[in-house]
Amino acid sequence: MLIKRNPNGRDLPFPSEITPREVFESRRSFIKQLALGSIAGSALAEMAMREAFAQNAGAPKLAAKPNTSFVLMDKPTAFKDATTYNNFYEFGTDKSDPARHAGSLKPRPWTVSIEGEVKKPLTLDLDSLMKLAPLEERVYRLRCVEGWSMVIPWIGYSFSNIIKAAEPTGNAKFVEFVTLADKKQMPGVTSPVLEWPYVEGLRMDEANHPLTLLTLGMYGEVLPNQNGAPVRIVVPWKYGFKSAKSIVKIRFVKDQPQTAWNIANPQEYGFYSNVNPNVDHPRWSQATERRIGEDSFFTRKRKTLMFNGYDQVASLYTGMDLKKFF
Ligand SMILES: Nc1nc2c(c(=O)[nH]1)N[C@H]1C(S)=C(S)[C@@H](COP(=O)(O)O)O[C@H]1N2
Ligand SMILES: [Mo]
Repeated sequence: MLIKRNPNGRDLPFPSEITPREVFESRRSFIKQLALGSIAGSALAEMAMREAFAQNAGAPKLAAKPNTSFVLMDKPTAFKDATTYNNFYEFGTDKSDPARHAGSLKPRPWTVSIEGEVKKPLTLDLDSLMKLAPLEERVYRLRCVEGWSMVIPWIGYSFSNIIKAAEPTGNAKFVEFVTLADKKQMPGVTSPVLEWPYVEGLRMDEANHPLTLLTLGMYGEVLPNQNGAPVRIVVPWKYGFKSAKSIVKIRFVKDQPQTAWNIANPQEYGFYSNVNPNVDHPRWSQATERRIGEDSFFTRKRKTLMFNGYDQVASLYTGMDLKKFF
């Protein structure tokens, strides 16, 4: 990936906002209490949630029940940081470009077509997507291949619900995610940094894993444009680039998809791209990471965890050489 450096030599002095963090800290202790059973009743839960989210005014709210099986002990990244430090090359390659330029994306009306090796091809508009399964809030760590990570309260449901609805045939071995590439809405698509549209893919069992999240919102709101509105995928045990934004097509296919980053540089970006501290990127180590919002000059980097800490996916790869299938 293109890593740009500031003239001062560090690739990012990062101002973090205090308020959203305080909000999320109070909310987190609330979730913990909820998990411990010391808060009962969904009306109360609803009220506390509203209170916690009142700070992020602006975008339409999206209600979702926290799924307490997916709560991390890590402090969530400030909303401000998660929405101003982004990779979304359709809007430019600087981290600040998506926040500055994604206003031209029109996330509504939107349809996603589900096609290929399926018994039930579907074209779903946003309302149908929102209603396909109950929305859950899940706090996931997302680690970019560039060596930074964030902790984000996403809203969505397991992608396995889409698989169930589409009824793939026995020929379906992989899922391909095709994202919007519209020059009128996306100024970066005129630049040849990647082949457009941005395509990503998963093996069928990866796509079916409960962790794989069809994502429609974050921080209690619909997805901001720069984070992949109106619908993206989030695959938390893989490097961030597998989590394709602004998806328009989901194809069930026989063969391993040709993905944007793999086409751009197959030596550096493999199809699997599982977070793996033991397999370095050809140009840098993957052993540690910088948590966005923690980067003062004196902050120690964090150790990167195998599968980004999501050990429950390890069984998907038994017998595979993860140095070869990077
Ligand atoms: N369509 C599209 N999806 C994309 C990208 C992109 O450039 N285009 N960048 C990826 C990369 S490299 C990362 S790290 C994540 C960043 O997601 P975030 O900005 O919501 O944190 O989005 C991924 N999804
Ligand atoms: Mo990334």
